[in-house]
Amino acid sequence: MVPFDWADPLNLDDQLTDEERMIRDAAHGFAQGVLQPRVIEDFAKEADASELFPQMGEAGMLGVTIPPEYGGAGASYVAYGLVAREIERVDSGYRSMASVQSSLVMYPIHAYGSEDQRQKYLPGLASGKLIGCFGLTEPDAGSDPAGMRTVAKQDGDGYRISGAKTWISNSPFADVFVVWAKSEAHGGKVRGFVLDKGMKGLEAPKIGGKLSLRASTTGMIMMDDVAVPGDALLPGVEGIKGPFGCLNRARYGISWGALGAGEFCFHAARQYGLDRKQFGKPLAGTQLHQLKLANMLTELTLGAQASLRVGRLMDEGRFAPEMISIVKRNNVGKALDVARLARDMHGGNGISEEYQVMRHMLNLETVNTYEGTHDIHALILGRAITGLAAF
Ligand code: TGC
Ligand code: FAD
Repeated sequence: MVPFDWADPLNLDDQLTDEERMIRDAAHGFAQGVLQPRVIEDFAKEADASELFPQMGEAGMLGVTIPPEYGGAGASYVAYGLVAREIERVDSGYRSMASVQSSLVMYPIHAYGSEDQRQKYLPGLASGKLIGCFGLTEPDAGSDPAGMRTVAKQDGDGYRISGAKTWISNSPFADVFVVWAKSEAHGGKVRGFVLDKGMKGLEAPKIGGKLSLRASTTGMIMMDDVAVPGDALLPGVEGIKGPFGCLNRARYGISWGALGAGEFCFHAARQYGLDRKQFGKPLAGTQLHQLKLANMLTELTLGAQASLRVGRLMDEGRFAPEMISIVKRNNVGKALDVARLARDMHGGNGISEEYQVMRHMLNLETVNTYEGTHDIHALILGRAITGLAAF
């Protein structure tokens, strides 16, 4: 028998490689040293935190799975998940900034791009000197991105792209725009294009007034007949499976990230219960408080084991997207439950920015919605279970 460690109940640490532990510890140091001191103000002010990108790049937080010849770390998907968990332990918005850059911009350029496109963009994105965004969602096509209206028309050797994307993380300060459009030249099939900031007809206004994920900047992408050269097309993929391939990576990272936010809330609720006395004893000495802590720990622990398993299968190339739906849906939903409970267990202090649990709770509302809503992942699983699509 070994002593029980409530901070690592099933000895996750033992199941990691030395490299994964090293990357996790570096991410923890960066997140606590650089991100934690500024997060309350960034959230309160709905700040432009774009100067964090070069700092994340220098700390090795961008493109964790991208090969070193393009500036990445060439590490495992498990390592990528551990980085997401450490960043989101501070704030889901900062994790969003990093995971869009890594999974939704660097991944498609690496997986679907030409060698010229890889050389042109990946080193700058890995260092954070370039900032990327991913335009899939449209005002009338959210859960059903195949219903997109953005269109690319052939124009000589190049294309002209028109349409609007909305709810796009990083877009107001992005240099590189990975945009998905129906291409007339390819029989109306969805194709990916890489657009550069400053192209005529390309605008990216900010969406203000968010009550969630306020430390991450979100905007639209407006494209009014934007002329792009032929080599802006991502040559390596055709059809809606292109963007879905990117979402697999981002959703997997989110499954770990949400656990980081949930773990912060669990630790905070535990400590608050030990410190706060009512009725002459610590709250942590009451049965209700302990029941809530036990439920939180159980869900967070099971979620981590599941994400570890999916990460290992991704590293071995033996995963199915439905596995990712299980961990994205479960872990985010459970982390949101944990954050709501932690908010309650802090009493009145729970609504204060100082205690941070309510910020996590608000952020996780977005995380539960983006990258496929909680219910859309249920329907993806329902289709796999029954063979019937119920979308
Ligand atoms: P469906 O008929 O299911 O499939 C069409 C083609 O795509 C392939 N496919 C996949 N390929 C790889 N990975 C996946 N996960 C895939 N899912 C489907 C499929 O095999 C087929 O290929 P082929 O070769 O036969 O053509 O497509 P559908 O249009 O019916 O899809 C339904 C559904 C619900 C699965 C899909 O629409 C969906 O996932 N909706 C949710 C949309 C979503 O998640 N949007 C996210 C936008 S990005 C974002 O939110 C960023 S937030 C910032 C951050 O990450 O931090
Ligand atoms: P809808 O699809 O309109 O869904 C509304 C509700 O209806 C949901 O509860 C949903 O579950 C439910 N619903 C939908 N269809 C069905 C059905 N068939 N059966 C039952 N219920 C259904 N997108 C990007 O492309 N890039 C980004 O970088 C990005 N960043 C984001 C950042 C933030 C802060 C937010 C909030 C969103 C971001 N998104 C991004 C968009 C996000 O992916 C979408 O919001 C999400 O996919 C849901 O789409 P929707 O908002 O249009 O909701």
